[in-house]
Amino acid sequence: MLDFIMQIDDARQIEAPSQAYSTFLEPRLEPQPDLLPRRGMLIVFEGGEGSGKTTQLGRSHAWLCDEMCDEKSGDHPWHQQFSGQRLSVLKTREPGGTELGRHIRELLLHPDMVEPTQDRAELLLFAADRAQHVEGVLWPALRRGSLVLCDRFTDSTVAYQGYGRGLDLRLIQQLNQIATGGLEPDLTLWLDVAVETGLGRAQRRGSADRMEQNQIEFHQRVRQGFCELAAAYPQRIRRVDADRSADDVFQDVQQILQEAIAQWYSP
Ligand code: T5A
Repeated sequence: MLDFIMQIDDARQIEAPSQAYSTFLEPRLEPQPDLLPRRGMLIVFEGGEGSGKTTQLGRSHAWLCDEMCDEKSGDHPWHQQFSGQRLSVLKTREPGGTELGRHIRELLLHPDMVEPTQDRAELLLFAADRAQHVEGVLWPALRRGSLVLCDRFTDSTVAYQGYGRGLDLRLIQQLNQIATGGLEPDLTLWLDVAVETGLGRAQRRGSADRMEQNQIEFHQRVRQGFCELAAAYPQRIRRVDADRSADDVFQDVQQILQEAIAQWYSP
């Protein structure tokens, strides 16, 4: 019997991991080497409820697909830059950019249950959606050199779960790193609109989802979160005044996209 126990102990010693457990406690913050280099460009549309980002993303997608199609010719710098090669433009969103994500989106926005969703559970569901989306959709497209337009990304988690719900910002940053493996947007368009205006637009559209049903103070904190992010990352985040007609907003969006894309893909 004693021999048997000693054998088990020996086996445990042999199979023990070579690294101490404490080294696993910190999330790895560096992008994983096998995911590099990246050739495509990730452009994210962010904003509060009813800011019009989905509208602007849809218009941008249609415009870019049209501008970059093979048949186009002319004096526009893009046509010379991309002559002979078609740049693919992908439209996607969070939550819900994958099959798993569409289930998570339903759980998050239209839960069919009486039990309230706890804040940290909500945070983890958004992170699970993102991990699936990054691995399964974003990285493959970026590796192919595509231009990816994404409706919401990590800044939404900082603004909604961090500033809105009041969850720990450092925890959120670490979780975002885990979910993305270090992937960051190359450009973020923050469509900024007064909270009352945005909620009014969302209400006129139809019944409110679980996030929209939050108190107005929640949405004001969310806007403050986007404001802080824009101040912290001025190189990446471009604020667009979304308190105007969709046509006027789109003019600004086009100009920003045009400059950024030409620069990104310049030889
Ligand atoms: N969330 C998401 C988190 O809490 N954490 C996270 O990490 C992530 C990723 C997602 C929800 O999840 C939260 C944020 C959200 O609450 P969603 O449906 O993707 O849900 O997000 P919403 O912001 O709710 O997206 P919407 O599509 O509902 O709103 P948009 O995109 O801001 O606005 P849009 O374009 O759909 O327009 C809304 C209405 O306004 C009109 C449109 O026609 C439409 O009817 N409109 C305008 N009206 C007047 N002037 C303009 N300039 C207009 N632009 C659009």
